[in-house]
Amino acid sequence: MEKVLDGLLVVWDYFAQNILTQPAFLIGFIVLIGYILLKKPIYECIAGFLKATVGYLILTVGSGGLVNNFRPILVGLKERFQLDAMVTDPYFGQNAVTAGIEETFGRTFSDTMILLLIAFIFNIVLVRFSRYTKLRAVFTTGNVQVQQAATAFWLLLFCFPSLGRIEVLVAMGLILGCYWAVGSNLTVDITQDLTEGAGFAVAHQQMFGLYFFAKLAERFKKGKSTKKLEDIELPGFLSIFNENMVSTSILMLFFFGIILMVLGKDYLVQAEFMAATDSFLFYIFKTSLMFAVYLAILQLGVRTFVAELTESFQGISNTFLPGAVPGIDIAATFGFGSPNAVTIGFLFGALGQFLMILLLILIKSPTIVIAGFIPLFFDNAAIAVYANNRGGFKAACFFPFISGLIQVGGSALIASWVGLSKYGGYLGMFDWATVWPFFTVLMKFLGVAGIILIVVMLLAIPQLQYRKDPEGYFLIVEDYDQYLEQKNK
Ligand code: ASC
Repeated sequence: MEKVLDGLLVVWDYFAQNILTQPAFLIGFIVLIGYILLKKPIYECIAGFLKATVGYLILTVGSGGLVNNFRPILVGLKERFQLDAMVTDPYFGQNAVTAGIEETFGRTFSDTMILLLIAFIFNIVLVRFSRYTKLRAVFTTGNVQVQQAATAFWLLLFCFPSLGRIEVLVAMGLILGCYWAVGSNLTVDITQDLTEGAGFAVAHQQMFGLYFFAKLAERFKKGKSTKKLEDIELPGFLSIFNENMVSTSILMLFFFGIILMVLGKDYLVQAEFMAATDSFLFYIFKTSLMFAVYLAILQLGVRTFVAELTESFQGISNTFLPGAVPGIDIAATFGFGSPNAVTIGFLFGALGQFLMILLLILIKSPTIVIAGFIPLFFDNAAIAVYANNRGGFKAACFFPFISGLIQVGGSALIASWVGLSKYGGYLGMFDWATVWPFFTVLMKFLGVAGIILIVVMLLAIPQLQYRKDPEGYFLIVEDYDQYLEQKNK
């Protein structure tokens, strides 16, 4: 018996390491299974698997390229001015948990893979019974689940320091599992609207934020005259901004140009960003223009895999997950709507974040924040994409700015309170600067009742969504065209 269990664990570990936490392969296999269920010829199934995996890997090259190029520049500010500051970044956040957990709580967390197994199965069960739970999305972005599990573990121990291993797993499985399922489900309708029925939802770290800002953005709508970014035709020399690649390049040249000049050539050489013999001017040019390059790669990746995923997932939703869509990486939304929204969101998010950082310095906050690239870019660019789609370009400028303020303020507060800030990092994404601090307050002051309250509140959200539109709720994923027809009636 024990041998069998050990064997199963080995198989599971292999699956988790290589597929569940590697969304490119997970999405690839979902496409493969979907096509097999649709009874496509085997060569088409294999072709679909390859296209989806390659497409997703291309997306990863784009988003990874952005992160690897631009994160060090922002973090460079910390070194250059020798600031004692915390970086808001999911990887820095994860490292901070690893670095501090032993010293602070006398624990280590090695059960991540088991947690992911529990969560994945729990999520599928919740969606399988969507008739009752009203949950429609399966979270497939395992790489961010790992980061979230680390931070959630810390928050949980902060509230319940003496929790045993099994209890930790149960509590985290429940709360995180519900957060993943409910959060992703919140993005279904707004994403169908944005993508005109591409058949996916978002599974990432700002799902509540997207929903919240998308709904608020609707208040910016003024009848038919709402101008979206893509409707704006700039005249004269400004018309060069109509072309996305050009506008991104110019704006980033300004943005990173200023930061790189603040860092200065001496620092950049010493930190091995550039060689002493390189021209500073052309280094700035090239670095800034790479932003547009990686953005283009990212969008190519999205175009490559989304169509495969949409078609093949029919196989899965027809057979065992009716009315369901896959939840995928936030970057997939950058291939839809106005490409300029991505750039605008990033810049206005940066404005909000920098302003809040300034405020933290002025009020002599014990925790100073360095704006990490991932929350700065991926959250705010996405918020702008959705806000633009629902409320036009003013909403696309305003809400990322507000989000930027909240991301830094919320992260500084929670990380100082729970003691993560002194280990140099916090996850920093929108939901983790808002929703999770709220959960932490509930658990800290209500104890176990807080955990129950969180789960009940989360599970009530899809019920409320369903009540608003019982007829369209599942139709919007099952048959988007028919949904539109019905809505227009
Ligand atoms: C994250 C994270 C990443 C990026 C990526 C965006 O939160 O950890 O690596 O966002 O998922 O495409």
